[in-house]
Amino acid sequence: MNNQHPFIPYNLPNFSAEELLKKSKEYLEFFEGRRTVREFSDKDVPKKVIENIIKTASTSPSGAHKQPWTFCVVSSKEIKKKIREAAEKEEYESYNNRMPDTWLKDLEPFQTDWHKPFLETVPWIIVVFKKAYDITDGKKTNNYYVNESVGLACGFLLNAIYHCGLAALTHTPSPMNFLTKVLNRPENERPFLLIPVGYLAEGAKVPELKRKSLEEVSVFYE
Ligand code: IYR
Repeated sequence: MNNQHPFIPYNLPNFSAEELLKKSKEYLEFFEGRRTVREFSDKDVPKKVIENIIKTASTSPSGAHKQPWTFCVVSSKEIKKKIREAAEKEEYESYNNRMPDTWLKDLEPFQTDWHKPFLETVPWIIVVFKKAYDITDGKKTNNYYVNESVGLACGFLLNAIYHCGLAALTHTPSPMNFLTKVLNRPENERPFLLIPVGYLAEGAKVPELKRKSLEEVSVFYE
């Protein structure tokens, strides 16, 4: 028994096969309705809600439980404007000079372009930073599987947002290093994903798309 690192009892519900089927189906049906959106309302979302969403994301598994993430949460109009201006500058370059034709063609169904007005419309922008390493008592300490860990936390974050009936976009203005500057982040943090969060705009539309079938996304070895 290692007293410095104690284990505590843990339980899961032990549902019957029928209950499992019901629960898994309900969850699937719920998530089939999740969509990425780009049209947001400016209606306020309480700060406490965003705090709970971030606490949920932070329950995600991570390499050696290092939780190598920082969620920067922006509601300041001034900072949102700065983010929009810098993102649009990069996106203008990307759409006009950096993205190859094949990429632009793949994006046609989404009707995206360099304009990002939602960055000022939304009540909240969550900018997720990954921590390449940590500084503990002034010393560099390692983090592990940082991309996997932060990617998982972002998945948890998106699910928590959707669970509240709120809208979100996984936005990756590229390159993203302007966010380090605008948000004044330390050297060990790198921008990972920018997620505007808010109510859906009235009359919002999303592109019609089909998801891959189970057969297309899985292989069972029985
Ligand atoms: N970052 C750009 C381009 C873009 C890229 C992918 I991959 C998308 O799925 C959507 C957009 C933009 O946000 O417009």
